[in-house]
Amino acid sequence: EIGSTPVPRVAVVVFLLKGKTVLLGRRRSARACHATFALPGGHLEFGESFEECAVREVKEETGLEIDGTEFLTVTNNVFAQEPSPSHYVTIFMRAVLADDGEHVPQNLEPDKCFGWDWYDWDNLPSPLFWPLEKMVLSGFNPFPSQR
Ligand code: 8DG
Ligand code: MG
Ligand code: MG
Repeated sequence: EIGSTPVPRVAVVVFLLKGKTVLLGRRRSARACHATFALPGGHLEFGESFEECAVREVKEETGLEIDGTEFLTVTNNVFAQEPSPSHYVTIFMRAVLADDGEHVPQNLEPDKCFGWDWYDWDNLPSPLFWPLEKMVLSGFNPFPSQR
């Protein structure tokens, strides 16, 4: 913010899993992340649990109802680029679609996203938003282990 010292913020983002696919949206932004593919998610609001934030953001951005929301991991992401630097502690959750709900994502924030779609985990689109890219390159897998 103008005239104030920047602080780290908390973001909650969601690996919404359907079969072997994950929901990604192509970001619309004035920043370097423009046109990269990212998970649904946003800022943790005061008083919210990670699960509540995940449910709310997915609903706001895609209209989808989710179930089985659980914590996966957290990463520290410093964005140095223009127009201003930002710093996010990003909480990664996973979830599945609610049984009784809609299964087709809607682009409810067209000013922030070109659209949502399901992408095969073994054939992800490019370019990925760099915090996500970093995780994929490290070998991270959001799917429950099959045993
Ligand atoms: P809000 O007003 O709805 O709370 O915020 P938003 O407009 O939905 O925020 P966002 O940019 O979608 O998410 C907040 C930050 O989370 C983003 O600027 C950087 C961080 N972030 C990651 N990885 C990902 C990701 O894969 N998807 C999204 N959406 N955000 C991510 O570090
Ligand atoms: Mg949002
Ligand atoms: Mg968002």
